[in-house]
Order: sequence, then structure tokens, then C-alpha cells
Amino acid sequence: MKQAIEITGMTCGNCARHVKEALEALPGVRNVEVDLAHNSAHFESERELDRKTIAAALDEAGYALA
Ligand SMILES: [Cu+2]
Repeated sequence: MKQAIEITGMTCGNCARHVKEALEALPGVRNVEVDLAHNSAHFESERELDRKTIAAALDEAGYALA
């Protein structure tokens, strides 16, 4: 399934890469696309990931789920 999220804390391409890597590390996640200009990302996942799981992964990388 496809999921879309909004993220706070990204300021540059490195941030976008860190977010991409953090999301890709979650189980079953693939095809992560991070949109720096719009502070958002979308990805495909085998099962729907809850906000808590996504927020924890982003927090660990230094960003936050909006
Ligand atoms: Cu940055």
C-alpha cells in the first residue's frame, strides 16, 4: 500500500537523504520518495505502518513526523 507523510526538520538534501534512509530501514518499506520542498515523503509498504512507528524512526534520525 502507499503511504504519505509530512515531516518537520528537513533543511537540505542531506536531511532528505537521512529521512529516506530512516524510512527505508523500516520493515516492508520500499520506493521511498522524499520531497524536500514540500516537507513530505511517500513510500510503499507491505502493511500499513502506524504513526508511532514512523515517528520513532524519524525521531531517531533527528526529524519529526508533522
Ligand atoms: Cu540538512
